[in-house]
Amino acid sequence: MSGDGVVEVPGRRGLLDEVEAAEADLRAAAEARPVADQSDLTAYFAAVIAADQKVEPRDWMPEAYRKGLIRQIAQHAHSEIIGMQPEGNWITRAPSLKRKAILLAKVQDEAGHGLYLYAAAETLGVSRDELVDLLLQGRQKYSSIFNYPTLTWADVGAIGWLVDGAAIVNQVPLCRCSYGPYARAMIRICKEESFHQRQGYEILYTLANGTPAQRAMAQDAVNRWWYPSLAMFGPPDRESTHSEQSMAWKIKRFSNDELRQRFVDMCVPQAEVLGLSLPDPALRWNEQRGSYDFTPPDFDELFRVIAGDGPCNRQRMAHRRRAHAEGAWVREAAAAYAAKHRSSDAG
Ligand code: BYC
Repeated sequence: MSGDGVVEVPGRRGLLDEVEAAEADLRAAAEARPVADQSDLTAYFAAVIAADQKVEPRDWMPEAYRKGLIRQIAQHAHSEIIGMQPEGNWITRAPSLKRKAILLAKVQDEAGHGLYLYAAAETLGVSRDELVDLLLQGRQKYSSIFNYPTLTWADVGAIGWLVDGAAIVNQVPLCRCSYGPYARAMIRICKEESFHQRQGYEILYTLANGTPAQRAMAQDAVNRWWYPSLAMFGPPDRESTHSEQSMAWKIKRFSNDELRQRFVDMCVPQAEVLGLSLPDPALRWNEQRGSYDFTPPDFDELFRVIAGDGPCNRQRMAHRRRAHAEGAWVREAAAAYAAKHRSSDAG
Protein backbone atom coordinates (compact mmCIF):
# COMPACT_ATOMS: atom_id res chain seq x y z
CA MET A 1 0.00 0.00 0.00
CA SER A 2 1.14 3.56 -0.64
CA GLY A 3 0.72 6.46 1.78
CA ASP A 4 -2.70 7.29 0.30
CA GLY A 5 -3.97 3.77 0.98
CA VAL A 6 -3.94 2.74 -2.69
CA VAL A 7 -2.14 -0.45 -3.66
CA GLU A 8 1.15 0.40 -5.40
CA VAL A 9 2.06 -1.29 -8.69
CA PRO A 10 5.47 -2.98 -8.34
CA GLY A 11 7.94 -1.45 -10.82
CA ARG A 12 5.84 1.63 -11.57
CA ARG A 13 8.28 4.06 -9.95
CA GLY A 14 11.18 2.77 -12.04
CA LEU A 15 9.35 3.51 -15.28
CA LEU A 16 8.39 6.98 -14.07
CA ASP A 17 12.04 7.61 -13.17
CA GLU A 18 12.95 6.72 -16.76
CA VAL A 19 10.38 9.21 -18.06
CA GLU A 20 11.81 11.92 -15.80
CA ALA A 21 15.37 11.18 -16.93
CA ALA A 22 14.22 11.37 -20.58
CA GLU A 23 12.54 14.71 -19.83
CA ALA A 24 15.76 16.11 -18.32
CA ASP A 25 17.74 14.94 -21.37
CA LEU A 26 15.17 16.49 -23.70
CA ARG A 27 15.59 19.87 -22.01
CA ALA A 28 19.36 19.56 -22.24
CA ALA A 29 19.11 18.60 -25.93
CA ALA A 30 16.99 21.68 -26.63
CA GLU A 31 19.83 23.89 -25.45
CA ALA A 32 22.69 22.04 -27.10
CA ARG A 33 22.30 21.88 -30.87
CA PRO A 34 25.33 20.22 -32.47
CA VAL A 35 27.56 22.74 -34.10
CA ALA A 36 27.88 21.22 -37.53
CA ASP A 37 28.14 22.40 -41.04
CA GLN A 38 24.59 22.71 -42.38
CA SER A 39 25.59 23.01 -46.03
CA ASP A 40 25.25 19.23 -46.40
CA LEU A 41 21.73 18.54 -45.09
CA THR A 42 22.02 14.75 -45.12
CA ALA A 43 25.23 14.89 -43.10
CA TYR A 44 23.72 17.43 -40.70
CA PHE A 45 20.66 15.19 -40.12
CA ALA A 46 22.95 12.21 -39.47
CA ALA A 47 24.99 14.30 -37.01
CA VAL A 48 21.88 15.35 -35.09
CA ILE A 49 20.78 11.70 -34.76
CA ALA A 50 24.27 10.48 -33.84
CA ALA A 51 24.61 13.14 -31.13
CA ASP A 52 21.23 12.19 -29.61
CA GLN A 53 19.90 15.65 -30.35
CA LYS A 54 16.31 16.20 -31.46
CA VAL A 55 15.10 16.71 -35.00
CA GLU A 56 12.64 19.63 -34.98
CA PRO A 57 9.91 20.55 -37.52
CA ARG A 58 12.04 23.37 -38.98
CA ASP A 59 14.90 20.95 -39.75
CA TRP A 60 15.49 19.20 -43.04
CA MET A 61 14.75 15.48 -42.79
CA PRO A 62 14.75 12.57 -45.25
CA GLU A 63 11.34 12.02 -46.80
CA ALA A 64 11.23 8.41 -45.56
CA TYR A 65 11.89 9.61 -41.97
CA ARG A 66 8.99 12.06 -42.25
CA LYS A 67 6.65 9.47 -43.78
CA GLY A 68 7.64 6.80 -41.26
CA LEU A 69 6.94 9.16 -38.39
CA ILE A 70 3.57 10.17 -39.81
CA ARG A 71 2.66 6.48 -40.14
CA GLN A 72 3.61 5.64 -36.55
CA ILE A 73 2.31 8.79 -34.87
CA ALA A 74 -1.00 8.67 -36.77
CA GLN A 75 -1.46 5.00 -35.91
CA HIS A 76 -0.73 5.86 -32.32
CA ALA A 77 -3.21 8.79 -32.32
CA HIS A 78 -5.94 6.65 -33.91
CA SER A 79 -5.31 3.97 -31.25
CA GLU A 80 -5.96 6.47 -28.49
CA ILE A 81 -9.25 7.55 -30.03
CA ILE A 82 -10.50 4.06 -30.93
CA GLY A 83 -9.19 2.95 -27.52
CA MET A 84 -11.87 5.05 -25.87
CA GLN A 85 -14.56 2.61 -27.04
CA PRO A 86 -13.88 -0.60 -25.08
CA GLU A 87 -13.73 1.24 -21.76
CA GLY A 88 -16.39 3.77 -22.74
CA ASN A 89 -18.65 0.72 -22.95
CA TRP A 90 -18.58 0.53 -19.12
CA ILE A 91 -19.08 4.18 -18.15
CA THR A 92 -22.83 3.79 -17.70
CA ARG A 93 -22.37 0.52 -15.80
CA ALA A 94 -19.49 1.35 -13.47
CA PRO A 95 -20.23 -0.16 -10.05
CA SER A 96 -20.16 3.13 -8.09
CA LEU A 97 -20.24 6.88 -8.64
CA LYS A 98 -16.54 7.08 -7.72
CA ARG A 99 -15.58 4.38 -10.24
CA LYS A 100 -17.71 6.09 -12.89
CA ALA A 101 -16.02 9.47 -12.30
CA ILE A 102 -12.55 7.88 -12.48
CA LEU A 103 -13.38 5.97 -15.67
CA LEU A 104 -14.87 9.06 -17.31
CA ALA A 105 -11.69 11.00 -16.55
CA LYS A 106 -9.55 8.18 -17.88
CA VAL A 107 -11.43 7.87 -21.17
CA GLN A 108 -11.27 11.65 -21.53
CA ASP A 109 -7.49 11.47 -20.99
CA GLU A 110 -7.26 9.07 -23.97
CA ALA A 111 -8.97 11.69 -26.14
CA GLY A 112 -6.38 14.18 -24.90
CA HIS A 113 -3.56 11.79 -25.85
CA GLY A 114 -5.07 11.53 -29.32
CA LEU A 115 -5.00 15.32 -29.56
CA TYR A 116 -1.34 15.62 -28.48
CA LEU A 117 -0.42 13.00 -31.07
CA TYR A 118 -2.43 14.47 -33.94
CA ALA A 119 -0.80 17.81 -33.10
CA ALA A 120 2.66 16.17 -33.18
CA ALA A 121 1.83 14.60 -36.58
CA GLU A 122 0.67 17.98 -37.90
CA THR A 123 4.18 19.38 -37.37
CA LEU A 124 5.22 17.00 -40.17
CA GLY A 125 2.99 18.71 -42.72
CA VAL A 126 -0.23 16.67 -42.65
CA SER A 127 -3.53 17.87 -41.28
CA ARG A 128 -5.59 16.12 -38.64
CA ASP A 129 -8.50 15.98 -41.10
CA GLU A 130 -6.38 14.07 -43.62
CA LEU A 131 -5.29 11.58 -40.98
CA VAL A 132 -8.81 11.05 -39.68
CA ASP A 133 -9.98 10.45 -43.27
CA LEU A 134 -7.25 7.85 -43.77
CA LEU A 135 -8.43 6.06 -40.62
CA LEU A 136 -12.07 6.17 -41.67
CA GLN A 137 -11.18 4.83 -45.14
CA GLY A 138 -9.29 1.97 -43.47
CA ARG A 139 -5.99 3.12 -44.98
CA GLN A 140 -4.27 3.70 -41.65
CA LYS A 141 -4.17 1.29 -38.75
CA TYR A 142 -4.84 1.43 -35.03
CA SER A 143 -3.67 -0.95 -32.33
CA SER A 144 -4.93 -4.53 -32.56
CA ILE A 145 -5.77 -4.55 -28.85
CA PHE A 146 -8.88 -2.43 -29.23
CA ASN A 147 -10.57 -5.06 -31.38
CA TYR A 148 -11.30 -7.23 -28.35
CA PRO A 149 -14.54 -6.92 -26.37
CA THR A 150 -14.95 -5.74 -22.77
CA LEU A 151 -17.30 -8.39 -21.39
CA THR A 152 -17.28 -7.60 -17.65
CA TRP A 153 -16.33 -4.79 -15.28
CA ALA A 154 -13.08 -6.66 -14.53
CA ASP A 155 -12.05 -6.02 -18.15
CA VAL A 156 -11.75 -2.34 -17.27
CA GLY A 157 -9.24 -3.36 -14.59
CA ALA A 158 -7.40 -5.71 -16.96
CA ILE A 159 -7.15 -3.00 -19.62
CA GLY A 160 -5.71 -0.57 -17.09
CA TRP A 161 -3.20 -3.05 -15.74
CA LEU A 162 -2.18 -4.95 -18.87
CA VAL A 163 -3.02 -2.70 -21.84
CA ASP A 164 -1.89 0.55 -20.24
CA GLY A 165 1.03 -1.39 -18.74
CA ALA A 166 2.08 -2.62 -22.20
CA ALA A 167 1.55 0.89 -23.55
CA ILE A 168 3.91 2.34 -20.95
CA VAL A 169 6.62 -0.25 -21.56
CA ASN A 170 6.36 0.50 -25.30
CA GLN A 171 6.14 4.26 -24.86
CA VAL A 172 8.73 5.09 -22.19
CA PRO A 173 11.54 4.54 -24.76
CA LEU A 174 9.59 6.75 -27.20
CA CYS A 175 10.22 9.63 -24.75
CA ARG A 176 13.76 9.43 -26.21
CA CYS A 177 12.58 9.37 -29.82
CA SER A 178 14.72 11.47 -32.14
CA TYR A 179 11.77 13.59 -33.31
CA GLY A 180 11.26 16.37 -30.72
CA PRO A 181 7.47 16.90 -30.92
CA TYR A 182 6.77 13.15 -30.61
CA ALA A 183 9.21 12.76 -27.70
CA ARG A 184 7.63 15.70 -25.86
CA ALA A 185 4.09 14.35 -26.37
CA MET A 186 5.21 10.96 -25.07
CA ILE A 187 6.54 12.39 -21.80
CA ARG A 188 3.17 13.80 -20.91
CA ILE A 189 1.32 10.72 -22.12
CA CYS A 190 3.52 8.30 -20.16
CA LYS A 191 2.95 10.17 -16.91
CA GLU A 192 -0.80 9.92 -17.42
CA GLU A 193 -0.66 6.29 -18.59
CA SER A 194 1.19 5.39 -15.42
CA PHE A 195 -1.72 6.73 -13.41
CA HIS A 196 -4.14 4.81 -15.62
CA GLN A 197 -2.24 1.61 -15.04
CA ARG A 198 -2.48 2.18 -11.32
CA GLN A 199 -6.26 2.65 -11.44
CA GLY A 200 -6.69 -0.58 -13.43
CA TYR A 201 -4.43 -2.44 -11.04
CA GLU A 202 -6.44 -1.16 -8.10
CA ILE A 203 -9.72 -2.36 -9.67
CA LEU A 204 -8.25 -5.84 -10.12
CA TYR A 205 -6.75 -5.84 -6.62
CA THR A 206 -10.14 -5.00 -5.15
CA LEU A 207 -11.89 -7.72 -7.17
CA ALA A 208 -9.17 -10.28 -6.48
CA ASN A 209 -9.64 -9.68 -2.75
CA GLY A 210 -13.45 -9.65 -2.97
CA THR A 211 -16.01 -12.45 -3.15
CA PRO A 212 -15.17 -15.73 -4.95
CA ALA A 213 -17.32 -14.56 -7.90
CA GLN A 214 -15.44 -11.24 -8.11
CA ARG A 215 -12.13 -13.05 -7.93
CA ALA A 216 -13.17 -15.44 -10.70
CA MET A 217 -14.27 -12.46 -12.83
CA ALA A 218 -10.84 -10.81 -12.35
CA GLN A 219 -9.01 -14.02 -13.28
CA ASP A 220 -11.19 -14.51 -16.36
CA ALA A 221 -10.43 -10.96 -17.54
CA VAL A 222 -6.68 -11.49 -17.10
CA ASN A 223 -6.93 -14.80 -18.97
CA ARG A 224 -8.58 -13.09 -21.94
CA TRP A 225 -6.38 -9.93 -22.08
CA TRP A 226 -2.96 -11.49 -21.51
CA TYR A 227 -2.12 -12.69 -25.04
CA PRO A 228 -3.71 -9.74 -26.89
CA SER A 229 -1.57 -7.47 -24.64
CA LEU A 230 1.58 -9.39 -25.59
CA ALA A 231 0.61 -8.99 -29.25
CA MET A 232 0.44 -5.18 -28.88
CA PHE A 233 4.25 -5.06 -29.21
CA GLY A 234 3.91 -6.11 -32.84
CA PRO A 235 5.22 -9.04 -34.89
CA PRO A 236 8.37 -10.91 -33.83
CA ASP A 237 11.58 -9.09 -34.74
CA ARG A 238 12.28 -11.33 -37.76
CA GLU A 239 8.92 -10.26 -39.28
CA SER A 240 9.01 -6.59 -38.26
CA THR A 241 9.31 -4.56 -41.45
CA HIS A 242 10.07 -1.16 -39.92
CA SER A 243 12.20 -1.94 -36.86
CA GLU A 244 15.64 -1.84 -38.41
CA GLN A 245 15.23 1.56 -40.06
CA SER A 246 13.27 2.98 -37.11
CA MET A 247 16.02 1.95 -34.73
CA ALA A 248 18.74 3.38 -36.97
CA TRP A 249 16.88 6.69 -36.90
CA LYS A 250 16.35 6.38 -33.12
CA ILE A 251 12.59 6.55 -33.46
CA LYS A 252 12.34 3.12 -31.86
CA ARG A 253 14.94 2.40 -29.19
CA PHE A 254 14.21 -1.30 -28.57
CA SER A 255 12.88 -4.08 -30.76
CA ASN A 256 9.35 -5.51 -30.48
CA ASP A 257 10.64 -8.72 -28.83
CA GLU A 258 12.85 -6.85 -26.36
CA LEU A 259 9.91 -4.77 -25.16
CA ARG A 260 7.60 -7.81 -25.03
CA GLN A 261 10.13 -9.55 -22.77
CA ARG A 262 10.43 -6.47 -20.59
CA PHE A 263 6.63 -6.42 -20.21
CA VAL A 264 6.46 -10.09 -19.17
CA ASP A 265 9.25 -9.58 -16.63
CA MET A 266 7.36 -6.61 -15.20
CA CYS A 267 3.99 -8.38 -15.01
CA VAL A 268 5.01 -11.54 -13.16
CA PRO A 269 5.72 -9.86 -9.78
CA GLN A 270 2.67 -7.61 -10.26
CA ALA A 271 0.43 -10.68 -10.78
CA GLU A 272 1.87 -12.19 -7.59
CA VAL A 273 0.82 -9.16 -5.55
CA LEU A 274 -2.65 -9.37 -7.10
CA GLY A 275 -2.81 -13.08 -6.29
CA LEU A 276 -3.91 -13.77 -9.88
CA SER A 277 -2.19 -16.12 -12.28
CA LEU A 278 -1.02 -15.41 -15.81
CA PRO A 279 -2.51 -17.94 -18.24
CA ASP A 280 0.76 -19.44 -19.46
CA PRO A 281 1.90 -22.83 -18.10
CA ALA A 282 5.31 -22.32 -19.73
CA LEU A 283 6.01 -19.15 -17.76
CA ARG A 284 9.15 -19.68 -15.66
CA TRP A 285 12.25 -17.82 -14.56
CA ASN A 286 15.30 -18.48 -16.71
CA GLU A 287 18.36 -18.02 -14.53
CA GLN A 288 20.74 -17.85 -17.47
CA ARG A 289 18.86 -15.19 -19.35
CA GLY A 290 17.80 -13.31 -16.21
CA SER A 291 14.27 -13.15 -17.65
CA TYR A 292 11.07 -15.20 -17.74
CA ASP A 293 10.51 -17.75 -20.49
CA PHE A 294 7.00 -17.45 -21.87
CA THR A 295 4.71 -18.60 -24.68
CA PRO A 296 4.52 -15.95 -27.39
CA PRO A 297 1.12 -14.75 -28.59
CA ASP A 298 -0.48 -16.27 -31.69
CA PHE A 299 0.98 -14.01 -34.39
CA ASP A 300 -1.38 -15.40 -37.05
CA GLU A 301 -4.21 -14.06 -34.91
CA LEU A 302 -2.40 -10.69 -34.67
CA PHE A 303 -2.10 -10.46 -38.46
CA ARG A 304 -5.79 -11.41 -38.86
CA VAL A 305 -6.83 -8.70 -36.40
CA ILE A 306 -4.56 -6.11 -38.06
CA ALA A 307 -6.09 -7.07 -41.42
CA GLY A 308 -9.56 -6.23 -40.09
CA ASP A 309 -10.83 -9.61 -38.96
CA GLY A 310 -10.74 -9.38 -35.17
CA PRO A 311 -13.74 -9.86 -32.87
CA CYS A 312 -14.72 -6.15 -32.87
CA ASN A 313 -13.01 -4.48 -35.89
CA ARG A 314 -16.25 -3.82 -37.77
CA GLN A 315 -18.05 -2.57 -34.67
CA ARG A 316 -15.19 -0.20 -33.73
CA MET A 317 -14.96 1.34 -37.20
CA ALA A 318 -18.74 1.62 -37.59
CA HIS A 319 -18.93 3.40 -34.23
CA ARG A 320 -16.07 5.74 -35.15
CA ARG A 321 -17.66 6.62 -38.52
CA ARG A 322 -21.01 7.30 -36.85
CA ALA A 323 -19.43 9.45 -34.13
CA HIS A 324 -17.48 11.39 -36.76
CA ALA A 325 -20.64 12.05 -38.83
CA GLU A 326 -22.64 13.03 -35.76
CA GLY A 327 -19.86 15.38 -34.66
CA ALA A 328 -19.84 17.32 -37.94
CA TRP A 329 -21.94 20.16 -36.51
CA VAL A 330 -19.55 20.55 -33.57
CA ARG A 331 -16.56 20.89 -35.91
CA GLU A 332 -18.46 23.39 -38.07
CA ALA A 333 -19.55 25.43 -35.04
CA ALA A 334 -16.00 25.46 -33.62
CA ALA A 335 -14.58 26.58 -36.99
CA ALA A 336 -17.22 29.33 -37.31
CA TYR A 337 -16.50 30.52 -33.77
CA ALA A 338 -12.74 30.60 -34.43
CA ALA A 339 -13.29 32.49 -37.71
CA LYS A 340 -15.50 35.03 -35.93
CA HIS A 341 -12.81 35.65 -33.33
CA ARG A 342 -10.11 35.92 -35.97
CA SER A 343 -12.08 38.60 -37.82
CA SER A 344 -12.98 40.51 -34.62
CA ASP A 345 -9.30 40.32 -33.48
CA ALA A 346 -8.25 41.67 -36.87
CA GLY A 347 -10.82 44.46 -36.58
N1 BYC B 1 -1.65 -3.40 -33.98
O1 BYC B 1 7.28 -3.36 -38.65
P1 BYC B 1 6.42 -3.42 -37.45
C1 BYC B 1 -2.53 2.69 -26.09
C2 BYC B 1 1.69 -3.18 -37.86
S1 BYC B 1 -2.38 3.07 -27.70
C3 BYC B 1 -1.85 -2.94 -35.23
O2 BYC B 1 6.98 -4.10 -36.25
P2 BYC B 1 6.59 -0.85 -36.14
C4 BYC B 1 -3.73 2.97 -25.33
C5 BYC B 1 2.65 -2.04 -38.12
O3 BYC B 1 1.99 -0.77 -38.05
C6 BYC B 1 -1.45 1.71 -28.33
N2 BYC B 1 -0.85 -2.91 -36.17
O4 BYC B 1 5.92 -1.94 -37.11
C7 BYC B 1 -4.73 3.79 -25.84
C8 BYC B 1 3.15 -2.38 -39.50
O5 BYC B 1 2.14 -2.09 -40.46
P3 BYC B 1 2.23 -0.81 -41.47
C9 BYC B 1 -0.77 2.05 -29.61
C10 BYC B 1 0.36 -3.34 -35.76
O6 BYC B 1 5.89 0.43 -36.39
C11 BYC B 1 -5.93 3.96 -25.13
C12 BYC B 1 3.21 -3.90 -39.45
O7 BYC B 1 2.30 -4.31 -38.45
N3 BYC B 1 0.63 2.29 -29.35
O8 BYC B 1 -1.64 2.10 -25.68
O9 BYC B 1 8.07 -0.88 -36.26
C13 BYC B 1 -6.13 3.27 -23.93
C14 BYC B 1 4.60 -4.43 -39.15
O10 BYC B 1 5.02 -4.09 -37.81
C15 BYC B 1 0.62 -3.80 -34.47
C16 BYC B 1 1.41 2.78 -30.33
O11 BYC B 1 0.94 3.02 -31.43
C17 BYC B 1 -0.44 -3.83 -33.55
N4 BYC B 1 -0.30 -4.28 -32.29
O12 BYC B 1 6.22 -1.39 -34.67
C18 BYC B 1 -5.11 2.48 -23.38
C19 BYC B 1 2.84 3.02 -29.95
N5 BYC B 1 1.92 -4.16 -34.39
O13 BYC B 1 2.19 0.42 -40.60
C20 BYC B 1 -3.91 2.32 -24.09
C21 BYC B 1 3.65 3.56 -31.09
C22 BYC B 1 2.46 -3.94 -35.60
O14 BYC B 1 3.50 -0.92 -42.23
N6 BYC B 1 3.93 2.56 -32.09
N7 BYC B 1 1.52 -3.45 -36.43
O15 BYC B 1 1.02 -0.89 -42.34
C23 BYC B 1 4.94 1.67 -32.01
O16 BYC B 1 5.67 1.62 -31.04
C24 BYC B 1 5.16 0.77 -33.18
O17 BYC B 1 4.49 1.32 -34.29
C25 BYC B 1 4.69 -0.70 -32.94
C26 BYC B 1 4.89 -1.50 -34.24
C27 BYC B 1 5.52 -1.33 -31.85
C28 BYC B 1 3.21 -0.77 -32.57
